[in-house]
Amino acid sequence: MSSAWRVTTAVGLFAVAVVGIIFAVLGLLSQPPTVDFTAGHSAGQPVDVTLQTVGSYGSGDHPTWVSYLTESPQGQWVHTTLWQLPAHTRVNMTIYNYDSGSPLRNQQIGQVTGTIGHVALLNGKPVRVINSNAGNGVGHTFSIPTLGINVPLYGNNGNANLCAAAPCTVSSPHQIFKFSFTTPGPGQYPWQCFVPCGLGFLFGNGGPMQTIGYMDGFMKVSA
Ligand SMILES: [Cu+2]
Repeated sequence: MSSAWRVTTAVGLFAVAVVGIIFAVLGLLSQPPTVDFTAGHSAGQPVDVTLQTVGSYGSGDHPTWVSYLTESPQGQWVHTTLWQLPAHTRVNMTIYNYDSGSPLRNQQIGQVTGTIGHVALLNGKPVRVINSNAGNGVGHTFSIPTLGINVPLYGNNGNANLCAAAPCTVSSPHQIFKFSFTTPGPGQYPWQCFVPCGLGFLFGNGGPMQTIGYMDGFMKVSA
């Protein structure tokens, strides 16, 4: 190999590495927006947070990926899983699940834990555990591991005409979950789904399962 060719190869490989690093950094920096639930909040008042889960986002970079969405206080659906919340405040969660479900590999995440009263309302009925081997199974969980919070989201019938493009509306089949918890002190608390719902990825744990704005998010709690 001539030295000129060696230099050319080295420069070429270096250029490829630099481009790769630039893309990686841009990817890390381009986070979805944070929905602010602290603006205008008066101490002691509860905060309402409404989410939806869809089987496929339907557009953008990853139209086939499962995703969560967050409704802003102004009533707009935002493709994000990042929220700013006040500390030591009751959060009343509502989650509309538009996705189907399946039996869980780990029955433990079929339990409702960490919510006020250790309970969630599924379409108005209190539930403490969902047997995913019955009915439509469980599609996703809403979990904040550091707070011990886990809510399994019962799925819709997979043979129904399910919503395939976000934001979904209540005209599509859905299950409604309501539960509450209290935010801790200031800090960043990761939340995620624990059902390996990343279809097409190794064991279902890649893609949307590892991407903020889809099946992972952060609750940013401020004083
Ligand atoms: Cu999921």
